[in-house]
Amino acid sequence: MHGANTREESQSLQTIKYTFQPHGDDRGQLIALEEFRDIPFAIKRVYYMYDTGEGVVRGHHAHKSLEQILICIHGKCKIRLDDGTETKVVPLEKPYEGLYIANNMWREMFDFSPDAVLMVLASDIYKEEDYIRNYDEFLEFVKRG
Ligand code: T46
Repeated sequence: MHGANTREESQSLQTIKYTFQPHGDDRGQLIALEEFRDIPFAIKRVYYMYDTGEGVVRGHHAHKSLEQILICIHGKCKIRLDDGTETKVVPLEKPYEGLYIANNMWREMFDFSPDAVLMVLASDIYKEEDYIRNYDEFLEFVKRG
């Protein structure tokens, strides 16, 4: 069933957390995600990370134009978002929750549980030139609009 997903928006940092509607029955749960219906962009790439060591912080970058949805499909982790003015930590703890991350947003992923699998749906293929890996450059990029 489509159309039953919910979306919570935080105005201050413009974060959007999706709660996807599972197709549950007596066999268990299934979540289906379709581009432009459940996901607000064409999905050009899927990647996921697992076996993340204790205390590891990943990310430390922003993207000039990439849009993504992060789903912790197993275990737990936290995402720190920073728009250059404010920061916010969003826990991802359920396989039916998705965090939308727009471009121009510094992100760090941390506090991974040993069993965490963080899956990412991305609006484009991997392009190193889309990354901003220096925080001061990120602040400049955001200031320029
Ligand atoms: C992001 C956060 C949430 C590839 O070859 N192709 C890919 O599509 C990706 C994502 C990575 N790689 C290579 C590049 C590096 O040698 O895999 C290695 C690890 O990538 P990275 O250090 O960028 O991983 P994270 O976890 O710091 O960041 C990733 C994404 O790169 C990034 O776009 O927003 O997850």
